[in-house]
Amino acid sequence: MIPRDHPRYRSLVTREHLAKCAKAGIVAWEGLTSHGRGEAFDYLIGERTTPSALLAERTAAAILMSAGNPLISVNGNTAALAAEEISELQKKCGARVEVNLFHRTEKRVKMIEDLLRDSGVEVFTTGDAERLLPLSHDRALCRREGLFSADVVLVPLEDGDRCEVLVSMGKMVIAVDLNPLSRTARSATLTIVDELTRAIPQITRACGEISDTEREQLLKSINNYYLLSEAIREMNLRLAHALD
Ligand code: PTJ
Repeated sequence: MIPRDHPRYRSLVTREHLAKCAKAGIVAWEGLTSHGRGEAFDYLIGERTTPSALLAERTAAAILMSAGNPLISVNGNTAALAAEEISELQKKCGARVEVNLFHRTEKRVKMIEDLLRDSGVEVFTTGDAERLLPLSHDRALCRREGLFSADVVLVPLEDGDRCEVLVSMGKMVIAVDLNPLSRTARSATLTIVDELTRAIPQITRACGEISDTEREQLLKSINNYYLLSEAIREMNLRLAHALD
């Protein structure tokens, strides 16, 4: 039982939830260590949406709203942390949602799809998952009319090489990753250095807010190097004053 007045209440409740989801098989055991790494970087940005993250979130909204065939790729951690937030974003931007797992079993895929549906997500399951991406692990498995043919892909909590492959296939890839140094963060078209449950609602909000003029401006000025440099600068600034 976590006391409500614990100073780290929200963080502890989230950990407890993820541990339950890991026991149930939704989150991979390895996903718990990914979450821990994310938490460490979240400390460095002050557990809040920084100005550069907000700019990235508005740019992500602009990209999604201009896409012909956008898709949100969901893994175990994402489903456990943000199924309802994904549902709200899907309603706003019309993206398909497909489950794509690194630690893939058909049982896990089904459990995650069910969890998403229970949270209001329309899950894309047309056709069989085929080995369509040039990867030697099971993230290669995706649907021809889904991830394979999407022009824009939102990849929360990615694990690296798939991001590079998706970019090399000519897709615009939007990553959500608290670690600005990761391979994913550096190879994506646009990286949002923010915690997933803050990032997704900000993108959804921006989808409903941005005008055509702002959308054009945001699309013209996409600069992942700048966004990552700003995220690192914000972390440095915080570290410099950590004990003040
Ligand atoms: O469900 P599966 O089988 O597809 O497996 C999913 C995991 C997460 C295990 C897999 O994708 C993986 O191993 O990911 P990595 O390589 O650990 O990368 C996850 C990245 O997400 C790390 O750089 C973390 O800093 C970051 N991260 C973790 N939690 C959050 C996060 N970023 C934003 N919000 C979070 N809540």
